[in-house]
Amino acid sequence: MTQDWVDSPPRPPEEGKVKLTLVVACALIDVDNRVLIAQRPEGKQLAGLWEFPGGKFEPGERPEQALIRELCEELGIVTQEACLAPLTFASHAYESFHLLMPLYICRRWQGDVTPKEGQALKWVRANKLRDYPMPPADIPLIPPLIDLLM
Ligand code: 9L3
Ligand code: MG
Repeated sequence: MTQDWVDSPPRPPEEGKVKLTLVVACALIDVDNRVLIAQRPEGKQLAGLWEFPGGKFEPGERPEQALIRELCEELGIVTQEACLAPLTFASHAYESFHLLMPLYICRRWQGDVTPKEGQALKWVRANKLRDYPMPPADIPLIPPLIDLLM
């Protein structure tokens, strides 16, 4: 058996250097089965793209805790773990980091959805989500939402 790599065995290109970013996102669903998307504000990474609301985990948080906090900070709503159901998962390699992002669905919350960070918000039918430019990590989340809601 030939082993021409014996002096430099193959290994993943960025071994030990890939930054993993953990983010959690939510498809809020209203009584008409529409989904909420938010436009990332100017000055943020990926500004102008439409996303499922959410954000990064803080140390020690479980996904549901991180999501409840993010929904309160970004949209001024209060929800509970019992109202959050995991739907699917995004995994996307950006240039400088690898994003892992579970997507939850939520149909019940308290308070009015309010753009707390100046972001534009839209309620959209699942089969129209592709009309809005989204971060690459969010695009593969659309088909499971269409399957669920259409
Ligand atoms: N991100 C992508 N899609 C999403 C969310 C909530 C976040 N639906 C990406 C954008 C940023 C990173 O995750 O690169 C962290 O998000 P944030 O903390 O800036 O909202
Ligand atoms: Mg966010």
